[in-house]
Amino acid sequence: MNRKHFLKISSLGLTALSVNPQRSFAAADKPIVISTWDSGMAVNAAAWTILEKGGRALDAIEVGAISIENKIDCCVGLGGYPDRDGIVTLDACIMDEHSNCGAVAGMEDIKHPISVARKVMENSPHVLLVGNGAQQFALENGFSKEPKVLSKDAQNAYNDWLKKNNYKPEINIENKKPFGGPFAPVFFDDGTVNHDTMGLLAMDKKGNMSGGVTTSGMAFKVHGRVGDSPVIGAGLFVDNEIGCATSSGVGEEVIRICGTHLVVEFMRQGYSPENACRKAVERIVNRDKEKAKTLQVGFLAMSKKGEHGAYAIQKGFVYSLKTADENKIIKSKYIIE
Ligand code: SD4
Repeated sequence: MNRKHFLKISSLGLTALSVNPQRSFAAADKPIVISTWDSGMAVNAAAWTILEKGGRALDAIEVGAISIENKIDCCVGLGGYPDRDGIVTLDACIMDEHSNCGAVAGMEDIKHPISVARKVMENSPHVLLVGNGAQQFALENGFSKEPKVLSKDAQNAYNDWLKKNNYKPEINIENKKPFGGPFAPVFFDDGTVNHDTMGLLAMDKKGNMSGGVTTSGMAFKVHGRVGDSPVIGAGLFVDNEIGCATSSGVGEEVIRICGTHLVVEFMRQGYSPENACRKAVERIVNRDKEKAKTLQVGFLAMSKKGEHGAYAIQKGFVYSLKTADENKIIKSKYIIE
């Protein structure tokens, strides 16, 4: 455990938040798209091609997510890291301005889970399809099966993981991270952080919001494990009257608190997106402060006014912003210093 990093939850800070929940940020001009991590810059650029023409936020979300699922050497999609059996299983969800939503989980060999999630939303009476059933639905809806091949990066990482972990049943238990815990962020030499999830939130020119998440899930997870990403209210929530939120990090912790639904409910109470994210992060940290030192969760949110903000348990979470005037990466604040 790096001694520099300790829990610093200021009761003063909490008081200040609770007496001033409505602290507001300058609203961004519409349209606007924000997405998790620095790789969100390219995703935002793809989404922007729809938004700038006056297109629907939902279409921008799908186009943005497809752009990163297309990358064979990236963190999400079929190029992502496999589970502990060496199989890539994909999770995705999408939600629109009418609270319509669709999701797939644990789906194999289909390149664009975000589009399958949209088909579940639009072409079925259901919200979430899993595993073989999700794949079968995809094939019935015109998607094709891709060969089961790991990307070079994923194969190397999996080989390393196998050497160190010897297929132990505990998830990632030997994957010691800088904070001493199994799920804390890994910092690369250039200061970026490992991740395997892309969450996007967009508001179109009409002021309608949509969101989407696409991921290969936690690397080297137990086969069959599903995280927060495809779970509506955990990895993504959109309420077109209030705002929307997405998450990244240890999905189990996000599911336990219905994380993104909670963030949106805090915005409904008048909290700014950043403070709403902070309060959700605090909910996780306050449940178990020692455990929180070992893991990372970050929330990202946008209000109906186009305000945006994020908060994480630990250092390293960033998000990407694109409006007509701005195109940048913003560092999230965090609780554990
Ligand atoms: C999961 N929340 O599967 C995802 C992982 C993630 O950056 O966000 N990684 O639990």
